[in-house]
Amino acid sequence: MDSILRNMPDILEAIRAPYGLSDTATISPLGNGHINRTALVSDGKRRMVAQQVNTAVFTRPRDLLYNARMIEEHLFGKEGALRVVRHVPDSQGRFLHGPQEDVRVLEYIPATTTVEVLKEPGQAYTAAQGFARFSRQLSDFDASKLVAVLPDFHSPDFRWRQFLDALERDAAGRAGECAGEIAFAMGVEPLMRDWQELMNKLPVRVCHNDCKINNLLFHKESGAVAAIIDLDTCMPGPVLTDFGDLVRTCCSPEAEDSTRLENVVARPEVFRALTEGYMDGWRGEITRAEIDSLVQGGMMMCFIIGLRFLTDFLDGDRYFAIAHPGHNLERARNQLRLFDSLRTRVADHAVPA
Ligand code: GN1
Ligand code: MG
Repeated sequence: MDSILRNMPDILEAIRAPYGLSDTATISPLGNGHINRTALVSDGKRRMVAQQVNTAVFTRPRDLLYNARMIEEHLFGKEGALRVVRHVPDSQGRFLHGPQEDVRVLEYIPATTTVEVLKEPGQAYTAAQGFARFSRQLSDFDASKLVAVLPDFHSPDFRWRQFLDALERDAAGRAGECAGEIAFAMGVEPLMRDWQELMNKLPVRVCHNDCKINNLLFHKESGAVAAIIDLDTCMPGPVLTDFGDLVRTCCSPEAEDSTRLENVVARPEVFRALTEGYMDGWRGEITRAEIDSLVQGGMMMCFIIGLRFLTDFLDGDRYFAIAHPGHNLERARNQLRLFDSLRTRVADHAVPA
């Protein structure tokens, strides 16, 4: 995958005239997204976030806008609603720019920061409460109005089929290099079937579908949640996947791509904080069956993302942006390890209602 810096000048050019930016405006990479290219644009005192949508993944950027703007509107002005980072139109009311109409502008919220790796369990509580609050506030939004931009996004059946196809193709000739990980994944197949069955039985709600800790903005001063970012994968689904992504990105003391595997362990105290925060954010508005599914959600999401990284490694790194060769395999090893640790360290934790 090419350098993240490569498209920065194009992104700036795409928005310069529509947003009346001066010749001295600057642009620099922002965040850690694996799919879209995100940048901070500064022009004197003005700041905005610009993003080029990866159209190999999101083939119709218009659909992303449609979904996000419906959610933005639903939440806007709602009593006690959590803020979402909103799209900003140009002076003519247009949201998509550049020759491919794949560049958009989002608001920049000052005095906020993102967290890549949790510093203390309190942040897990805050993050989980924030994402649960977001979903609860969308309980009265008809999930079927959202375009399914990436159908079957967290379906175990779909991800398993993708993995088997990639293994059979072995397009990059790497199957030998990750034989250990492949064998490990094969052993988890029965669980994938159980998870699919579990998902099929749960209520469908509006899910964020990418509840990573770094998809929240925290107030620098107070540490409270300031806003939710990245509404691209908001689609109907069962809540265990959202909780699962929180577990996946909060429970380990290491980043998702850390190669210090000996440190990649699930911290039960963080898991507990997540369940408390999540339950608190929902304020009793989820069902017993959903509560009982949360522990499985953590293990499931960890394994599924590990499997997706492994699949992409087998495919020759065509989906996730990588910073160096072998990056996807490193991510896969990390996430499979975390899954294994969750299985032994938190699988028995019941979540109190
Ligand atoms: C991708 O690009 P980003 O970081 O928002 C991916 C998620 C994965 C995540 C792994 C559309 O999200 O599903 O969990 O990487 N998004 C898409 O960190 O595939
Ligand atoms: Mg995302």
